[in-house]
Amino acid sequence: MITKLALDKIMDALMLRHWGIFSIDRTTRKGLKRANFFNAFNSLLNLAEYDSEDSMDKTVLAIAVPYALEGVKVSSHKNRAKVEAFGWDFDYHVQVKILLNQVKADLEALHGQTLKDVTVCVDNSPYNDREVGFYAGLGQVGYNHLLINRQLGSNFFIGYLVIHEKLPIEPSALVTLEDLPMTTGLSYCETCRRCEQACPSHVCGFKEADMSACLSAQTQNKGIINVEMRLLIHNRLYGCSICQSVCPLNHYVTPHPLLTLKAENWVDALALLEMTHQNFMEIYGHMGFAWRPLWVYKRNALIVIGNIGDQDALDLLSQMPHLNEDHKLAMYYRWAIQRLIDRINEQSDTINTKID
Ligand code: B12
Ligand code: SF4
Ligand code: SF4
Repeated sequence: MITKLALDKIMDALMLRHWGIFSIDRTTRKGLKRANFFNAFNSLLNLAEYDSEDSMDKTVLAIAVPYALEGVKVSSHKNRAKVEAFGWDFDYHVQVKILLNQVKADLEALHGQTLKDVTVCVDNSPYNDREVGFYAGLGQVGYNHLLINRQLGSNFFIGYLVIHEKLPIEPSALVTLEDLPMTTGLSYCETCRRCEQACPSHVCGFKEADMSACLSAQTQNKGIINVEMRLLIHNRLYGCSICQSVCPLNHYVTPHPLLTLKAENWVDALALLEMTHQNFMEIYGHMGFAWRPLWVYKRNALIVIGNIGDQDALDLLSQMPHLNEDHKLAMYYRWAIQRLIDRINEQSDTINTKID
């Protein structure tokens, strides 16, 4: 029998303070289904494998790994394009998987045998991570669409092991249906609504939302970014955390040591436009944000320069006509130049009015 005390020891050694373990068998599955908490296409309970009644039993151990919402310090630079702290310096998929693989090894030592069929999940998993986190007792979903934990707030990643067998776990260690809140949504949000007011894309709230309008999605997508969105993106090269920054439940907890930022999380947007794939990978390849093709970041850099650049940026951009020959970037290049001209004219009009 794997005891709660032994599990606590494993987690403490890895500095994982927030975790939960639950098992799924025919009874718990039926109970969770009946409770109808999540209706997600990638639900842990909906996968075809459950069609085979024999393969239904599972043990799931989930961890909440806190990260920094903001970088350490911000220096002044004219064309600074922001990469959200979660995507800087490290790739959280790699780091959280290191932790999960260590948990797996420690569990095997406790169990006295190798766990043959285990799925290690972080983000790009076949399941819905917030749903799994909820079943593990790690929190409820907030207006900002994220799982919110009482002690951590929302700035934590969710990682978990899906062990495709029922392990002999001491019952008091297991999170059961009775331990879970009655609803997935966090009722406090109804009285707070700060993220709903602050979200530039108006996707926060308990209503159905088109998350492709979320600025985080816009900066990652390969699709066309419309003019309205370009303005909202402002200085973002990758990601958005406004709905988390305004949340009173975020406590700015110490990030896990494996997720600690070492440098300022911004990129010189003009310098980025001159980079080759090789330069980019040498400097940023190990960072979580760098998973998209370089042209996506060049597109975003053009948007940022249009939104925040000055006369110097306009002069430098004018010396990069090759961007107008690039079929993926030309539209944004021309837009950035026109927006810079408009902004510079507006500023000089304001100055002239003040002088008059
Ligand atoms: C696709 C995706 C995105 C998309 C879409 C996000 C979304 N909300 O669906 C984009 C690119 C926008 C995105 C952005 C971000 N993401 Co993301 N993303 C995912 C991913 C890969 C899949 C999510 C998914 O299945 N969406 C599809 C549909 C079904 O989701 P949905 O429409 O919201 O449906 C859910 C709600 O209905 C919810 N639900 C149920 N009951 C209730 C009740 C209420 C009241 C509400 C509001 C919702 C709700 O349950 C459904 C299933 O979760 C997950 C990892 C994973 N495999 O789960 C990470 C994940 C959700 N992302 C994460 C993070 C950190 C982010 C960002 C903060 C990154 C950033 N700073 O830019 C932002 C936050 C944006 C936001 N406010 O949601 C974390 C969240 C951790 C946490 N504490 O919850 C996850 C879990 C990754 C991880 N393993 O840590 N993400
Ligand atoms: S990440 Fe930004 S755009 Fe997306 S929901 Fe939060 S505040 Fe809105
Ligand atoms: S800002 Fe307020 S409404 Fe939004 S998630 Fe946080 S507590 Fe909920």
